[in-house]
Amino acid sequence: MELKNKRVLVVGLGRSGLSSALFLRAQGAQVTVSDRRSAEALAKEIPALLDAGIMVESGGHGLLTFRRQDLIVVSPGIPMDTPEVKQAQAFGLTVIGALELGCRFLKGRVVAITGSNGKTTTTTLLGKIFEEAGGPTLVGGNIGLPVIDLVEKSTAETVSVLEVSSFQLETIEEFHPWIAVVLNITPDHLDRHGSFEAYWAAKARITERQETGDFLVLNAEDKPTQMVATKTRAQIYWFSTRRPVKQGAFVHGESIFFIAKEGVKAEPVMPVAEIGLKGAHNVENVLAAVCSARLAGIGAETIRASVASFKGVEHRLEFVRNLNGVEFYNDSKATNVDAAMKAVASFRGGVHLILGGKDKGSPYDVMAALLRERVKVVYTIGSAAEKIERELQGVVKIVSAETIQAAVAEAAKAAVAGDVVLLAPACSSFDQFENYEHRGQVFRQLVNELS
Ligand code: UMA
Repeated sequence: MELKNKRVLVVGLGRSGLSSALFLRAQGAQVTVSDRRSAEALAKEIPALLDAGIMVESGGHGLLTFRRQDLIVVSPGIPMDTPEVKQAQAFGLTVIGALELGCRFLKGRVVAITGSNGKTTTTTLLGKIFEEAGGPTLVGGNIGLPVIDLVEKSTAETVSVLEVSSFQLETIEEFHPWIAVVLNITPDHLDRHGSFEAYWAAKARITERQETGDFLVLNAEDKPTQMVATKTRAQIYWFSTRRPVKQGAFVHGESIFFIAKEGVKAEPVMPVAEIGLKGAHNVENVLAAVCSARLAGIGAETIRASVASFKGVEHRLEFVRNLNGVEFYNDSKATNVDAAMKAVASFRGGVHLILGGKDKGSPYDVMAALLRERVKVVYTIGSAAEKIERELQGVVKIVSAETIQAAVAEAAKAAVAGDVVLLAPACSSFDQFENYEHRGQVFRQLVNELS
């Protein structure tokens, strides 16, 4: 991709936009960035950009700025129906996402992981397995490190383990993973994609460019994920916690097995009991990682040791503290209903659940049966509170806490020894926090300050 003297517009000046703009400039492009935030809000970023010779449009997107370009690179958080983006496409301008840009320059092979939940855990675990197997490994993507930031360190031998989101997959063209993994597809981001079908279609694009020599790893127990098999040319491998699969990874009895090819004998990989992570859903994440690592030729012993010593990722069912017999868990990363349900299901009962934030258009009443069984009190926060309270009325006791500060204080007061206080909000964080990491940090700090 020739960028020298090309006019390129980068839309959005978050982590992806900043990295993309600096990379494009270093390649000799004439770069402009456009962000809806004000110049004051971007005061930290603007000087470095201007110093690098990058033009900045702040406080909104200008139609003219979008027209005078050879290429437009959109950040994942920019909806594709943004009027200026749509108009640029109507004029025949090429619009790609930050993932596509990064992958055009990334050397080596890509293992890409998507799904509504478990992406970060599986990506981190698989990255660890590849690292411990000894080959050059990079980890990035939706996990927080834009792919463009990996480019410089990549070589022909590198395996890049990438977490990819539906937002990023919406704007790919040539993105071509060697191994693609779909963990699960449950309603999420309906506010952005408009419908479950559109969200599913974006996720399924992960396999669009795969060929017969590539691998597609799918969850055999999730219907929407199974359907991705209809969209591929790659060799399909399955994982299942419930039954043996034709080829792939599965749980049988107390152990995890892998079948390299249909008809071949299953090889034992490790006992399920050795998995160092809480929650049944994490067995699925481990199976996906086991299957991908075996397909990449990594031995069962290395995989077993890596999985056994893996203790999970920050903000994902992260144990914070035990105070007078009450355990506090931070699952700020549970930004959708399905993830919150998985978090609740990881505990036998006595849960004080903090729910709420920015609503993403999915219903909360699907949680009713589980909440009745395991949750003592729900504490609502953020702009979704009213909807949650309406849909869960009569299911469990609800305390309208409004803020995370009040929720932690109320929950700590009400909980007794043996109970669990769990932040698993089922919503995104952007109404009250910078992002889910910020929300998790605030929760941790509040919990650590309790006496
Ligand atoms: N902006 C505009 N116009 C708009 C919308 C946003 O200018 O219409 C601007 C904002 O003012 C802001 C910038 O765009 O300055 C933010 O861009 P962004 O939302 O794409 O955020 P980044 O910081 O670039 O982070 C993105 C991913 N964010 C999203 O997908 C929303 C990060 O995933 C990812 O880690 C990062 O790139 C590096 O790859 C976060 C996420 O929430 C974790 N992902 C969603 C999820 O996991 O559910 C998909």
